[in-house]
Amino acid sequence: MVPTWQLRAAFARRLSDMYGTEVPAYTTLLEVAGQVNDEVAARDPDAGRFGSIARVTAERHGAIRVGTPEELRQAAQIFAALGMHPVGFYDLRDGDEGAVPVVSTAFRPTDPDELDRNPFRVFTSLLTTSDRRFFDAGLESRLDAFLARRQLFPPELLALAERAEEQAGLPESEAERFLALAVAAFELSPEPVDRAWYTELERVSAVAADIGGVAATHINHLTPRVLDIDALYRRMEERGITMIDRIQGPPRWAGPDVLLRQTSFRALAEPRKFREPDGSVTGGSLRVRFGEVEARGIALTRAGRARYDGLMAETDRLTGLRPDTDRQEVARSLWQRGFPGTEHQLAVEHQAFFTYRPVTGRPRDGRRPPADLTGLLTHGWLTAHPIVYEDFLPRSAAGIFRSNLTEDGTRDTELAGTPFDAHRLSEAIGRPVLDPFGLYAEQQDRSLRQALFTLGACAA
Ligand code: OOG
Ligand code: NI
Repeated sequence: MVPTWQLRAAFARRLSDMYGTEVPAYTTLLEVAGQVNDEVAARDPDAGRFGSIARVTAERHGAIRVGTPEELRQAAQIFAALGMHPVGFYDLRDGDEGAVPVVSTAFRPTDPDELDRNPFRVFTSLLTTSDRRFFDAGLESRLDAFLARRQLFPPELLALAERAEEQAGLPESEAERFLALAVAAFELSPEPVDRAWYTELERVSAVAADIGGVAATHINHLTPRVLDIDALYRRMEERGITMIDRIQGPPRWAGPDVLLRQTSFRALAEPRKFREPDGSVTGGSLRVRFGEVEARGIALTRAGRARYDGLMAETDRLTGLRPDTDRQEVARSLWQRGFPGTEHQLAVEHQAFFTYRPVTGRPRDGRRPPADLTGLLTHGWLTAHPIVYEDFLPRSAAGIFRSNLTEDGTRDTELAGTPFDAHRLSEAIGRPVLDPFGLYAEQQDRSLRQALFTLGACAA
């Protein structure tokens, strides 16, 4: 029997191999990311603080885009077979950094041990065809009809996925078949693209065309994790690969790494066949996929996240007032003044999530542990270990989508959008969309309860 986590690890590996053959710049990216990680591991004794080097080196996130709730349910079934569950709700339809007609979630393992075994995650977006700001009623119904005719995932794949979920794994030969079908479902299809239909959708949004203009889905990007994203950025530019103009997320600064920093580059145009209005098939190219890389830090609590969002807004405001200033510099100085500068501070101010462990082998001086977290940490009763942020940032995600678009598309901002929230997305998927803050808090609280119990028992 091949257990769930091995299916997940094997799927991530095979998808990565497949994507490397489709997008050669991805292989360059992996090479540079690997070098940077080795260098950081060699120079920094703390390099494993946010996950073992083995985990980080194997770590990837993918992005896919689907057109209908049914396709989303089927994708969810495949991910469930891999031990990946929907976490977080992202609405990218009205970001200031450019709007895209999708709502999204991320499928990922939720159990800390499962994350350690293999943290593969897939950012998954659903086209919102009923959103009138993007699609009028006529286009909506033609789009829905087109999507209803296609089948992204073969029934055999879905049946195997169901079995894998039920049995928490698959026998060897079925596992092999499942993995082969699953990887194939995300390959770029050689089928000709209907030129007129694709172009019509592209006028609304390049993302709509990428999702609803073709008969199959494909992996949009696959993102490795790197321990020093600034070093990686420089090195990719030295290799002649033009990166987007900045690293998204928090600035590089003297304090702890928090949340997520990401950057990307546009991949080359890929050859695709087109069916022309007269029925002939011609050669052409599309430029819809790209490379992305990320660095991960500590998960923030709701309070920490609010502070983060406030600092980002303030950075925008100040750079808006003085466009000639360096955004990184502005952000850095705001952070220096406005954000806790140490992990200890983040912990005692409840701004970030940690797992707590009791310090064993303290001198037995008869003292009882203090009742508050600050006391427990400052007097050496507990140690705090950061919990890594396993999710995404809506603003960076919008930026990633946008960096990929040749044109902004058209959106009628006078009209109201279709209301959408985590609850409605849960109904569309047929599985609960979990709250990331809840997952981190649960992990933290469990460790704290256990640590306090051990300390109490020792002191008694
Ligand atoms: C997904 C964009 C979001 C990220 O890393 O924030 C994303 C997409 O382009 O389909 O992958
Ligand atoms: Ni991404």
